Amino acid sequence: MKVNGPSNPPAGRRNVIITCAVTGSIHTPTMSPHLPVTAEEIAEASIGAAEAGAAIIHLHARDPETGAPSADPDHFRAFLPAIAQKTDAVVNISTGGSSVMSLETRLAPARALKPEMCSLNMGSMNFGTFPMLDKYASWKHNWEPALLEATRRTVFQNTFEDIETILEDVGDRGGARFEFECYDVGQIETLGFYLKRGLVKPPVYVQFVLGVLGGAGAHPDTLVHMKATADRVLGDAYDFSVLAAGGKQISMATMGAIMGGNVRVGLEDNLTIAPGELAKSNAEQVGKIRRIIEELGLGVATPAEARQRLALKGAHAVEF
Ligand code: KMH
Ligand code: ZN
Repeated sequence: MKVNGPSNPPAGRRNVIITCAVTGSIHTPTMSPHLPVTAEEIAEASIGAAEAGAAIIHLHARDPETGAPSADPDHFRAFLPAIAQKTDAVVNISTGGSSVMSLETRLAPARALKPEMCSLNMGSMNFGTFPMLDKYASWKHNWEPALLEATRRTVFQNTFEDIETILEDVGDRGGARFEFECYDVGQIETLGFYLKRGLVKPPVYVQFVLGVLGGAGAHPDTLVHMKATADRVLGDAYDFSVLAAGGKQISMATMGAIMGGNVRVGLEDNLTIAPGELAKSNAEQVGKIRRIIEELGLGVATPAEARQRLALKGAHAVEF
């Protein structure tokens, strides 16, 4: 299936990088039968998302038996080779894991597998998914309500020391470049601090994360403010993407594309394709945002273009 549009794009057309986060650690199996859990399901979802136009696949892992979030490198090894064989998409491994995991646990897959890209969360924060408890009367697994309830009392820890550890260990030594997750303007200031100190190196890829309970809300004025902050703090050293959790995912991503940015979709952050309608696949969300991007007269970036723009080390340099 042709992924990247016409072979002779109009001169000067900007291409948008689409990232797809296929499973994450926020949603649980009870919430959607389409949430990838097993290695086969995660691989299939990733390949489908790449075929639909995603240049970057953001990956968490799950225990294949229970669907519980896992940062066990072997759970990643169970699906990464199939993704690498079937697509040239950039693999972006989470260092956030689940907000209730220790940093050491969270960093294990990135340290073992040395991907081209990793997420890096730019500050400690509350990361509340407990409100979803009210939406389900029963659960497939006992761990599901327990995990959601745990977010009421757990700080998602990303201290300055944690951030420096990830920059030096996963970045400088492991060769990964980062999707810097900024959930509010203060975290953009932190990013600017490390850019000035030389620990963060351009091109800086900033993910404006909206709609997480504990972070900035998914509102146009908030996005405009975050962009203005990034312009002031990061100057021309950055490119940005927009990720809105929940039902505003597509509309805020669309605004991000209009503002000159890139987009992130995926069942990690939103289970629906329209209000009240579960997405049947990650590819369905990628297809929707891609159609919007193309209707706007924009193009869709290939993995090769993403690698060039983000100065990535290449798929040959990973350890999976
Ligand atoms: N789920 C997103 C809001 C990470 O994995 O390190 C943020 C995220 C963080 O994807
Ligand atoms: Zn993630």
